[in-house]
Amino acid sequence: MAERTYIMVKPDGVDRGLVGEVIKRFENKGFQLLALELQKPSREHLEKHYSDLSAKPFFAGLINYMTSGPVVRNLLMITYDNAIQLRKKQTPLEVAMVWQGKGVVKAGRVLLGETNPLASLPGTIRGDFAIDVGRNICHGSDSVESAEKEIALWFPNGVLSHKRVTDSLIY
Ligand code: RTP
Repeated sequence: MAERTYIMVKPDGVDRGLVGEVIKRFENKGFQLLALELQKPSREHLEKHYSDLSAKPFFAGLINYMTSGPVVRNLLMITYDNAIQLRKKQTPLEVAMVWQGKGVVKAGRVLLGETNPLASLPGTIRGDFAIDVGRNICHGSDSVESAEKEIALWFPNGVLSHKRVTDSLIY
């Protein structure tokens, strides 16, 4: 099977309208999009996704980031009956994607940049659009093995595989 990776736009990236930017960079490179879904994962789901990091001191903050989104949390609303309410506005949305292509796992991480955006070169997604390690826009699998595990977790019903006409222009 051709190499696949799991790429995710995190809630800050979704909220900032950077989904198209991430897609554009993978498409420009020549990788093939196999699956894409806007998801609202549970806390448990994210704890499973990041289970390797459960002992890290930043784990709780990471799960909070991924489940609540860095948006204005308290929104003062005047409802139709003029009652004033304080509501929590949360946008815990991730865009889950599967990309395919030669060397896509490693090359995908190069396109994303370093975990810490300040250490990421301009030209990478994090280098161009982020500052803080706790708001670094996107995720990419770190090995072929973890990619397949993550694809199974986020797309339990499987992913279509299809042949592209343009493959012969890229390979
Ligand atoms: P990701 O899994 O999200 O693609 O990130 P990564 O492989 O580049 O980095 P990893 O070590 O797996 O960390 C996962 C995410 O945790 C947050 N993080 N915060 N020191 C910190 O506060 C810290 N270190 C990591 C980041 O959001 C990182 O992407």
